[in-house]
Amino acid sequence: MKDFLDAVNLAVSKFKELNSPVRIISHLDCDGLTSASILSAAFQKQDVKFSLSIIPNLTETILKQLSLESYKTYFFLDLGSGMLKEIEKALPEKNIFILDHHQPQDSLTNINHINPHLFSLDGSEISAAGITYFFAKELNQENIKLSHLGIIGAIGDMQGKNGFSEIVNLILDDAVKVGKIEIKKGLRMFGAQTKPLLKLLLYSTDPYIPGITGNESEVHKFLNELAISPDKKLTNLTEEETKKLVTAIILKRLGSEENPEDILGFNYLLKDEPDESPTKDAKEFSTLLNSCGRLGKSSVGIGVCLNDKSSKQKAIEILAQFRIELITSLNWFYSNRNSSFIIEKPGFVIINAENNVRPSMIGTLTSIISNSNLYSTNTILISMAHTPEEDIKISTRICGRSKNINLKQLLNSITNLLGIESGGHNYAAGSVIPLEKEQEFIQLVIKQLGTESFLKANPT
Ligand SMILES: [Mn+2]
Repeated sequence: MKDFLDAVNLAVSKFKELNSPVRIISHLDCDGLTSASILSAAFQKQDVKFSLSIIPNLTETILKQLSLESYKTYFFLDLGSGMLKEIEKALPEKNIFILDHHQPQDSLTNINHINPHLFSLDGSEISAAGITYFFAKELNQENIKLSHLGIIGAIGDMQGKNGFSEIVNLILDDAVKVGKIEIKKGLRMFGAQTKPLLKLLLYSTDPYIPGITGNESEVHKFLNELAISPDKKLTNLTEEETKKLVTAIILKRLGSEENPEDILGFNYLLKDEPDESPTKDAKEFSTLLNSCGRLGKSSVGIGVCLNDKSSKQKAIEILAQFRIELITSLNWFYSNRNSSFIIEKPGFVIINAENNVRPSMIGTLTSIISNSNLYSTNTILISMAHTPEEDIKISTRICGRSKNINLKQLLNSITNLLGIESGGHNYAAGSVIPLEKEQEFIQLVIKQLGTESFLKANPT
Protein backbone atom coordinates (compact mmCIF):
# COMPACT_ATOMS: atom_id res chain seq x y z
CA MET A 1 0.00 0.00 0.00
CA LYS A 2 2.86 2.38 0.79
CA ASP A 3 4.43 1.73 -2.62
CA PHE A 4 1.08 2.49 -4.23
CA LEU A 5 0.71 5.82 -2.43
CA ASP A 6 4.37 6.66 -3.20
CA ALA A 7 3.66 6.06 -6.87
CA VAL A 8 0.66 8.43 -6.71
CA ASN A 9 2.84 11.08 -5.09
CA LEU A 10 5.55 10.62 -7.72
CA ALA A 11 2.94 11.04 -10.47
CA VAL A 12 1.79 14.27 -8.82
CA SER A 13 5.30 15.68 -8.69
CA LYS A 14 5.77 14.83 -12.37
CA PHE A 15 2.46 16.48 -13.16
CA LYS A 16 3.47 19.66 -11.33
CA GLU A 17 6.31 20.18 -13.82
CA LEU A 18 3.85 20.29 -16.73
CA ASN A 19 1.77 23.12 -18.12
CA SER A 20 -1.95 23.32 -18.81
CA PRO A 21 -4.19 22.79 -20.64
CA VAL A 22 -4.89 19.17 -19.77
CA ARG A 23 -7.17 16.69 -21.51
CA ILE A 24 -9.25 14.39 -19.23
CA ILE A 25 -10.99 11.27 -20.52
CA SER A 26 -13.13 9.30 -18.11
CA HIS A 27 -15.66 6.49 -18.01
CA LEU A 28 -19.43 7.04 -17.93
CA ASP A 29 -20.26 4.99 -14.82
CA CYS A 30 -20.45 6.20 -11.24
CA ASP A 31 -16.76 5.54 -10.61
CA GLY A 32 -15.75 7.37 -13.78
CA LEU A 33 -18.00 10.36 -13.08
CA THR A 34 -16.78 10.73 -9.49
CA SER A 35 -13.15 10.39 -10.68
CA ALA A 36 -13.74 13.09 -13.31
CA SER A 37 -15.43 15.34 -10.74
CA ILE A 38 -12.58 14.98 -8.25
CA LEU A 39 -9.94 15.83 -10.85
CA SER A 40 -11.99 18.70 -12.33
CA ALA A 41 -12.51 20.26 -8.91
CA ALA A 42 -8.83 19.81 -8.06
CA PHE A 43 -7.69 21.38 -11.33
CA GLN A 44 -10.08 24.31 -10.95
CA LYS A 45 -8.56 24.98 -7.55
CA GLN A 46 -5.03 24.99 -9.01
CA ASP A 47 -6.07 27.09 -12.01
CA VAL A 48 -5.17 24.23 -14.32
CA LYS A 49 -7.13 24.58 -17.57
CA PHE A 50 -8.65 21.37 -18.81
CA SER A 51 -11.21 19.85 -21.09
CA LEU A 52 -13.18 16.76 -20.12
CA SER A 53 -14.85 13.98 -22.10
CA ILE A 54 -16.89 11.12 -20.66
CA ILE A 55 -16.94 8.02 -22.87
CA PRO A 56 -18.52 4.57 -22.70
CA ASN A 57 -15.32 2.74 -23.70
CA LEU A 58 -11.85 3.63 -24.84
CA THR A 59 -11.49 2.51 -28.45
CA GLU A 60 -8.83 2.96 -31.10
CA THR A 61 -11.20 5.31 -32.95
CA ILE A 62 -11.35 7.59 -29.91
CA LEU A 63 -7.57 7.40 -29.49
CA LYS A 64 -7.20 8.46 -33.11
CA GLN A 65 -9.43 11.48 -32.51
CA LEU A 66 -7.45 12.38 -29.38
CA SER A 67 -4.21 12.16 -31.33
CA LEU A 68 -5.45 14.97 -33.59
CA GLU A 69 -5.80 17.34 -30.63
CA SER A 70 -3.02 19.68 -29.58
CA TYR A 71 -2.95 18.88 -25.86
CA LYS A 72 0.36 17.76 -24.41
CA THR A 73 -1.00 16.13 -21.25
CA TYR A 74 -3.73 13.50 -21.08
CA PHE A 75 -5.45 11.90 -18.09
CA PHE A 76 -7.32 8.62 -18.49
CA LEU A 77 -9.57 7.84 -15.51
CA ASP A 78 -11.25 4.50 -14.79
CA LEU A 79 -10.07 3.28 -18.19
CA GLY A 80 -6.85 2.99 -20.14
CA SER A 81 -5.00 0.23 -18.29
CA GLY A 82 -6.26 -2.33 -20.76
CA MET A 83 -5.09 -0.23 -23.72
CA LEU A 84 -1.51 0.70 -22.76
CA LYS A 85 0.03 -0.31 -26.09
CA GLU A 86 -2.69 1.38 -28.11
CA ILE A 87 -2.41 4.60 -26.07
CA GLU A 88 1.36 4.74 -26.47
CA LYS A 89 1.05 4.12 -30.16
CA ALA A 90 -1.66 6.73 -30.71
CA LEU A 91 -0.23 9.40 -28.42
CA PRO A 92 3.56 9.29 -28.63
CA GLU A 93 5.39 12.39 -27.34
CA LYS A 94 2.49 13.17 -24.99
CA ASN A 95 2.47 13.14 -21.20
CA ILE A 96 0.07 10.39 -20.26
CA PHE A 97 -1.44 9.72 -16.85
CA ILE A 98 -3.62 6.69 -16.32
CA LEU A 99 -5.47 6.33 -13.02
CA ASP A 100 -7.32 3.07 -13.37
CA HIS A 101 -8.05 -0.15 -11.49
CA HIS A 102 -9.00 -2.48 -14.32
CA GLN A 103 -6.70 -5.37 -15.07
CA PRO A 104 -3.76 -3.86 -16.95
CA GLN A 105 -2.24 -5.01 -20.18
CA ASP A 106 1.09 -6.69 -19.73
CA SER A 107 3.28 -4.00 -21.21
CA LEU A 108 6.29 -1.88 -20.29
CA THR A 109 5.55 1.79 -20.93
CA ASN A 110 6.67 5.30 -20.17
CA ILE A 111 3.15 6.16 -19.12
CA ASN A 112 2.50 7.42 -15.59
CA HIS A 113 0.35 4.43 -14.83
CA ILE A 114 -1.26 4.14 -11.39
CA ASN A 115 -3.13 0.90 -10.96
CA PRO A 116 -3.49 -1.22 -7.79
CA HIS A 117 -2.64 -4.38 -9.76
CA LEU A 118 0.91 -3.07 -10.16
CA PHE A 119 1.31 -2.98 -6.38
CA SER A 120 -0.01 -6.41 -5.46
CA LEU A 121 -3.38 -4.93 -4.64
CA ASP A 122 -6.53 -6.09 -6.36
CA GLY A 123 -8.82 -4.02 -8.59
CA SER A 124 -11.58 -4.55 -6.04
CA GLU A 125 -9.51 -2.98 -3.25
CA ILE A 126 -9.69 0.55 -4.63
CA SER A 127 -11.63 2.17 -7.47
CA ALA A 128 -10.54 4.88 -9.89
CA ALA A 129 -12.26 7.55 -7.77
CA GLY A 130 -10.08 6.50 -4.83
CA ILE A 131 -6.88 6.68 -6.88
CA THR A 132 -7.93 10.08 -8.26
CA TYR A 133 -8.71 11.22 -4.73
CA PHE A 134 -5.21 10.36 -3.51
CA PHE A 135 -3.81 12.19 -6.53
CA ALA A 136 -5.94 15.27 -5.79
CA LYS A 137 -5.06 15.23 -2.10
CA GLU A 138 -1.35 15.14 -2.86
CA LEU A 139 -1.85 18.03 -5.27
CA ASN A 140 -3.50 20.08 -2.55
CA GLN A 141 -4.33 18.90 0.96
CA GLU A 142 -7.52 20.97 0.90
CA ASN A 143 -8.93 18.45 -1.53
CA ILE A 144 -9.65 16.30 1.49
CA LYS A 145 -13.07 17.94 1.05
CA LEU A 146 -13.57 15.72 -2.02
CA SER A 147 -13.06 12.49 -0.06
CA HIS A 148 -16.77 11.58 -0.09
CA LEU A 149 -16.61 11.34 -3.90
CA GLY A 150 -13.90 8.69 -3.53
CA ILE A 151 -16.27 6.68 -1.36
CA ILE A 152 -19.26 7.10 -3.70
CA GLY A 153 -17.10 5.90 -6.59
CA ALA A 154 -16.02 2.81 -4.65
CA ILE A 155 -19.63 2.02 -3.74
CA GLY A 156 -20.66 2.46 -7.37
CA ASP A 157 -18.13 -0.25 -8.22
CA MET A 158 -19.75 -2.59 -5.67
CA GLN A 159 -17.04 -2.13 -3.05
CA GLY A 160 -17.67 -1.79 0.69
CA LYS A 161 -20.46 -4.32 1.04
CA ASN A 162 -18.73 -5.81 4.05
CA GLY A 163 -16.62 -2.81 4.90
CA PHE A 164 -13.89 -1.32 2.72
CA SER A 165 -10.31 -2.37 2.06
CA GLU A 166 -7.50 -0.92 4.18
CA ILE A 167 -6.68 1.68 1.56
CA VAL A 168 -10.26 2.86 0.95
CA ASN A 169 -10.68 3.10 4.72
CA LEU A 170 -8.06 5.88 4.61
CA ILE A 171 -10.42 7.80 2.31
CA LEU A 172 -13.38 7.03 4.54
CA ASP A 173 -11.44 8.30 7.57
CA ASP A 174 -10.83 11.56 5.71
CA ALA A 175 -14.50 11.85 4.75
CA VAL A 176 -15.60 11.32 8.33
CA LYS A 177 -12.93 13.70 9.65
CA VAL A 178 -14.05 16.59 7.45
CA GLY A 179 -17.71 15.91 8.25
CA LYS A 180 -18.71 14.79 4.76
CA ILE A 181 -19.81 11.26 5.62
CA GLU A 182 -21.53 9.72 8.59
CA ILE A 183 -21.35 5.94 9.03
CA LYS A 184 -24.50 4.30 10.34
CA LYS A 185 -24.82 0.65 11.16
CA GLY A 186 -28.20 -0.79 10.39
CA LEU A 187 -30.33 -2.54 7.80
CA ARG A 188 -28.29 -2.58 4.63
CA MET A 189 -31.03 -2.01 2.07
CA PHE A 190 -31.24 0.00 -1.08
CA GLY A 191 -33.62 2.93 -0.97
CA ALA A 192 -33.81 3.50 2.78
CA GLN A 193 -33.97 7.26 2.21
CA THR A 194 -36.38 7.42 -0.69
CA LYS A 195 -38.57 4.32 -0.96
CA PRO A 196 -41.60 3.37 1.14
CA LEU A 197 -41.12 0.05 2.96
CA LEU A 198 -43.53 -1.72 0.63
CA LYS A 199 -41.27 -1.04 -2.38
CA LEU A 200 -38.07 -1.46 -0.39
CA LEU A 201 -38.97 -5.01 0.67
CA LEU A 202 -40.66 -5.93 -2.60
CA TYR A 203 -37.52 -5.13 -4.63
CA SER A 204 -35.00 -6.30 -2.07
CA THR A 205 -32.65 -8.61 -3.98
CA ASP A 206 -29.56 -7.88 -1.91
CA PRO A 207 -30.30 -8.90 0.77
CA TYR A 208 -32.82 -11.37 -0.59
CA ILE A 209 -35.78 -12.09 1.71
CA PRO A 210 -37.34 -15.47 0.95
CA GLY A 211 -41.12 -15.32 0.54
CA ILE A 212 -41.08 -11.53 0.66
CA THR A 213 -38.91 -10.26 -2.20
CA GLY A 214 -41.10 -9.94 -5.28
CA ASN A 215 -44.36 -10.84 -3.51
CA GLU A 216 -46.50 -7.78 -2.87
CA SER A 217 -49.30 -9.41 -0.89
CA GLU A 218 -46.76 -11.14 1.37
CA VAL A 219 -45.01 -7.82 1.98
CA HIS A 220 -48.34 -6.33 3.09
CA LYS A 221 -49.03 -9.29 5.38
CA PHE A 222 -45.49 -9.21 6.78
CA LEU A 223 -45.66 -5.49 7.64
CA ASN A 224 -49.21 -5.79 8.92
CA GLU A 225 -48.13 -8.46 11.42
CA LEU A 226 -45.37 -6.14 12.61
CA ALA A 227 -47.86 -3.24 12.80
CA ILE A 228 -45.61 -1.10 10.60
CA SER A 229 -47.09 1.09 7.88
CA PRO A 230 -45.98 0.08 4.34
CA ASP A 231 -45.87 3.77 3.42
CA LYS A 232 -43.21 4.60 5.97
CA LYS A 233 -39.59 4.88 4.90
CA LEU A 234 -36.92 2.82 6.62
CA THR A 235 -35.11 5.96 7.69
CA ASN A 236 -38.22 7.17 9.55
CA LEU A 237 -38.93 4.06 11.63
CA THR A 238 -38.70 4.31 15.39
CA GLU A 239 -35.93 2.34 17.10
CA GLU A 240 -38.54 -0.13 18.32
CA GLU A 241 -39.97 -0.66 14.81
CA THR A 242 -36.49 -1.06 13.31
CA LYS A 243 -35.63 -3.77 15.85
CA LYS A 244 -38.86 -5.63 15.12
CA LEU A 245 -38.27 -5.44 11.38
CA VAL A 246 -34.64 -6.60 11.61
CA THR A 247 -35.59 -9.61 13.73
CA ALA A 248 -38.47 -10.53 11.43
CA ILE A 249 -36.27 -10.35 8.32
CA ILE A 250 -33.56 -12.49 9.93
CA LEU A 251 -36.22 -15.06 10.86
CA LYS A 252 -37.45 -15.14 7.26
CA ARG A 253 -33.91 -15.72 6.06
CA LEU A 254 -33.10 -18.46 8.59
CA GLY A 255 -32.49 -21.80 6.97
CA SER A 256 -32.49 -20.71 3.37
CA GLU A 257 -29.75 -18.08 3.36
CA GLU A 258 -26.10 -18.65 4.23
CA ASN A 259 -25.75 -15.70 6.60
CA PRO A 260 -29.25 -14.69 7.68
CA GLU A 261 -27.88 -11.74 9.68
CA ASP A 262 -26.10 -10.44 6.58
CA ILE A 263 -28.84 -7.83 6.29
CA LEU A 264 -26.99 -5.64 8.75
CA GLY A 265 -24.13 -3.53 7.58
CA PHE A 266 -22.81 -0.04 7.20
CA ASN A 267 -24.69 2.75 5.49
CA TYR A 268 -22.76 5.80 4.42
CA LEU A 269 -24.75 9.00 4.67
CA LEU A 270 -23.71 12.32 3.15
CA LYS A 271 -23.98 14.86 5.91
CA ASP A 272 -24.45 17.88 3.62
CA GLU A 273 -27.37 16.33 1.74
CA PRO A 274 -31.01 16.69 2.86
CA ASP A 275 -32.70 13.70 4.57
CA GLU A 276 -34.79 11.45 2.34
CA SER A 277 -33.18 12.78 -0.85
CA PRO A 278 -31.64 10.41 -3.42
CA THR A 279 -28.26 11.98 -2.67
CA LYS A 280 -28.34 11.27 1.10
CA ASP A 281 -27.24 7.61 1.05
CA ALA A 282 -23.99 7.02 -0.84
CA LYS A 283 -25.48 3.89 -2.43
CA GLU A 284 -28.45 5.81 -3.82
CA PHE A 285 -26.13 8.65 -4.85
CA SER A 286 -24.10 6.16 -6.88
CA THR A 287 -27.24 4.88 -8.64
CA LEU A 288 -28.20 8.44 -9.49
CA LEU A 289 -24.79 8.97 -11.11
CA ASN A 290 -24.91 5.68 -12.96
CA SER A 291 -28.26 6.52 -14.48
CA CYS A 292 -26.97 9.94 -15.64
CA GLY A 293 -23.97 8.33 -17.30
CA ARG A 294 -25.86 5.48 -18.87
CA LEU A 295 -28.53 7.75 -20.36
CA GLY A 296 -25.85 9.98 -21.90
CA LYS A 297 -26.29 12.81 -19.38
CA SER A 298 -22.79 12.72 -17.91
CA SER A 299 -22.54 16.46 -17.44
CA VAL A 300 -25.58 16.33 -15.15
CA GLY A 301 -23.80 13.65 -13.12
CA ILE A 302 -20.69 15.80 -12.82
CA GLY A 303 -22.92 18.70 -11.74
CA VAL A 304 -24.45 16.54 -9.01
CA CYS A 305 -20.98 15.63 -7.72
CA LEU A 306 -19.95 19.28 -7.72
CA ASN A 307 -23.07 20.17 -5.76
CA ASP A 308 -24.96 22.04 -8.46
CA LYS A 309 -28.62 22.42 -7.44
CA SER A 310 -30.24 22.38 -10.90
CA SER A 311 -28.20 19.29 -11.87
CA LYS A 312 -29.59 17.50 -8.83
CA GLN A 313 -33.13 18.28 -9.94
CA LYS A 314 -32.42 17.05 -13.47
CA ALA A 315 -30.70 13.92 -12.17
CA ILE A 316 -33.82 12.85 -10.29
CA GLU A 317 -35.82 13.00 -13.54
CA ILE A 318 -33.09 11.05 -15.35
CA LEU A 319 -33.18 8.37 -12.64
CA ALA A 320 -36.92 7.91 -13.16
CA GLN A 321 -36.37 7.62 -16.90
CA PHE A 322 -33.51 5.15 -16.32
CA ARG A 323 -35.76 2.89 -14.22
CA ILE A 324 -38.41 2.83 -16.94
CA GLU A 325 -35.84 1.93 -19.57
CA LEU A 326 -34.34 -0.76 -17.34
CA ILE A 327 -37.74 -2.35 -16.78
CA THR A 328 -38.40 -2.23 -20.52
CA SER A 329 -35.07 -3.97 -21.11
CA LEU A 330 -35.82 -6.62 -18.49
CA ASN A 331 -39.25 -7.21 -20.02
CA TRP A 332 -37.61 -7.60 -23.42
CA PHE A 333 -35.28 -10.21 -21.93
CA TYR A 334 -38.03 -12.22 -20.21
CA SER A 335 -40.33 -12.22 -23.22
CA ASN A 336 -37.54 -13.31 -25.58
CA ARG A 337 -36.08 -16.21 -23.62
CA ASN A 338 -37.51 -18.66 -26.12
CA SER A 339 -36.44 -16.72 -29.17
CA SER A 340 -33.26 -16.77 -31.23
CA PHE A 341 -32.07 -13.63 -29.40
CA ILE A 342 -31.23 -15.72 -26.35
CA ILE A 343 -29.16 -18.89 -26.47
CA GLU A 344 -29.34 -20.85 -23.20
CA LYS A 345 -26.80 -23.68 -22.89
CA PRO A 346 -25.47 -25.62 -19.92
CA GLY A 347 -22.94 -23.33 -18.20
CA PHE A 348 -23.55 -20.24 -20.29
CA VAL A 349 -26.17 -17.95 -21.81
CA ILE A 350 -25.76 -15.62 -24.78
CA ILE A 351 -28.13 -12.65 -24.79
CA ASN A 352 -27.92 -10.93 -28.17
CA ALA A 353 -30.09 -7.86 -27.68
CA GLU A 354 -29.07 -6.29 -31.01
CA ASN A 355 -30.95 -2.92 -31.05
CA ASN A 356 -33.43 -3.84 -28.31
CA VAL A 357 -31.30 -2.71 -25.37
CA ARG A 358 -29.20 0.44 -25.16
CA PRO A 359 -25.47 -0.47 -25.23
CA SER A 360 -24.82 1.54 -22.06
CA MET A 361 -27.64 -0.41 -20.39
CA ILE A 362 -26.61 -3.92 -21.37
CA GLY A 363 -24.08 -4.28 -18.51
CA THR A 364 -26.63 -3.21 -15.89
CA LEU A 365 -29.21 -5.57 -17.35
CA THR A 366 -26.73 -8.45 -17.30
CA SER A 367 -25.80 -7.68 -13.68
CA ILE A 368 -29.45 -7.78 -12.63
CA ILE A 369 -30.01 -11.11 -14.37
CA SER A 370 -26.83 -12.52 -12.80
CA ASN A 371 -28.14 -11.59 -9.34
CA SER A 372 -31.66 -12.85 -9.90
CA ASN A 373 -31.38 -16.60 -9.14
CA LEU A 374 -32.68 -17.28 -12.65
CA TYR A 375 -29.64 -19.34 -13.64
CA SER A 376 -27.53 -21.55 -11.39
CA THR A 377 -24.34 -20.27 -9.76
CA ASN A 378 -21.32 -20.12 -12.08
CA THR A 379 -23.43 -19.75 -15.23
CA ILE A 380 -21.65 -17.28 -17.50
CA LEU A 381 -23.80 -14.57 -19.09
CA ILE A 382 -22.59 -13.01 -22.33
CA SER A 383 -24.69 -10.09 -23.53
CA MET A 384 -24.40 -8.14 -26.74
CA ALA A 385 -25.95 -4.86 -27.93
CA HIS A 386 -25.48 -2.85 -31.09
CA THR A 387 -24.01 0.65 -30.80
CA PRO A 388 -24.78 3.68 -32.99
CA GLU A 389 -21.21 3.38 -34.34
CA GLU A 390 -22.13 -0.02 -35.81
CA ASP A 391 -20.14 -1.92 -33.24
CA ILE A 392 -21.29 -4.47 -30.69
CA LYS A 393 -20.91 -3.82 -26.99
CA ILE A 394 -20.27 -7.05 -25.09
CA SER A 395 -20.85 -7.47 -21.36
CA THR A 396 -20.14 -10.60 -19.35
CA ARG A 397 -21.08 -11.54 -15.79
CA ILE A 398 -21.15 -14.69 -13.66
CA CYS A 399 -24.25 -15.80 -11.78
CA GLY A 400 -23.37 -15.80 -8.10
CA ARG A 401 -19.83 -14.70 -7.42
CA SER A 402 -17.52 -17.43 -8.61
CA LYS A 403 -13.94 -17.33 -7.42
CA ASN A 404 -12.67 -19.79 -10.02
CA ILE A 405 -13.37 -17.93 -13.22
CA ASN A 406 -11.51 -14.86 -14.42
CA LEU A 407 -14.02 -13.34 -16.82
CA LYS A 408 -11.60 -10.83 -18.26
CA GLN A 409 -9.16 -13.57 -19.24
CA LEU A 410 -11.98 -15.71 -20.55
CA LEU A 411 -13.47 -12.97 -22.74
CA ASN A 412 -10.03 -11.92 -23.88
CA SER A 413 -9.20 -15.46 -25.00
CA ILE A 414 -12.23 -15.25 -27.30
CA THR A 415 -11.97 -11.66 -28.58
CA ASN A 416 -8.21 -12.05 -29.15
CA LEU A 417 -9.12 -14.56 -31.84
CA LEU A 418 -10.86 -11.61 -33.52
CA GLY A 419 -7.84 -9.41 -32.89
CA ILE A 420 -9.63 -7.44 -30.16
CA GLU A 421 -8.65 -6.67 -26.59
CA SER A 422 -11.23 -6.94 -23.78
CA GLY A 423 -11.22 -5.13 -20.47
CA GLY A 424 -12.61 -5.58 -17.00
CA HIS A 425 -12.22 -7.61 -13.85
CA ASN A 426 -12.54 -11.21 -12.68
CA TYR A 427 -16.30 -10.91 -12.24
CA ALA A 428 -17.31 -8.38 -14.91
CA ALA A 429 -15.71 -7.93 -18.29
CA GLY A 430 -16.57 -6.21 -21.53
CA SER A 431 -15.47 -5.55 -25.04
CA VAL A 432 -16.41 -3.80 -28.26
CA ILE A 433 -16.29 -5.70 -31.54
CA PRO A 434 -17.25 -4.68 -35.09
CA LEU A 435 -20.79 -5.54 -36.17
CA GLU A 436 -19.61 -7.86 -38.93
CA LYS A 437 -17.92 -10.12 -36.32
CA GLU A 438 -21.26 -10.84 -34.61
CA GLN A 439 -21.82 -14.40 -35.83
CA GLU A 440 -18.14 -15.29 -35.64
CA PHE A 441 -18.06 -14.17 -32.00
CA ILE A 442 -21.19 -16.17 -31.11
CA GLN A 443 -19.74 -19.28 -32.76
CA LEU A 444 -16.44 -18.84 -30.90
CA VAL A 445 -18.29 -18.54 -27.57
CA ILE A 446 -20.28 -21.70 -28.26
CA LYS A 447 -17.13 -23.52 -29.33
CA GLN A 448 -15.11 -22.44 -26.30
CA LEU A 449 -17.71 -22.63 -23.52
CA GLY A 450 -19.77 -25.45 -24.97
CA THR A 451 -17.11 -28.10 -24.51
CA GLU A 452 -17.51 -30.77 -21.89
CA SER A 453 -14.08 -30.04 -20.47
CA PHE A 454 -15.03 -26.42 -19.85
CA LEU A 455 -18.23 -27.42 -18.09
CA LYS A 456 -16.32 -29.95 -15.98
CA ALA A 457 -13.78 -27.30 -14.95
CA ASN A 458 -16.57 -24.81 -14.14
CA PRO A 459 -19.55 -26.81 -12.95
CA THR A 460 -22.73 -24.80 -12.41
MN1 LIG B 1 -14.21 1.72 -11.83
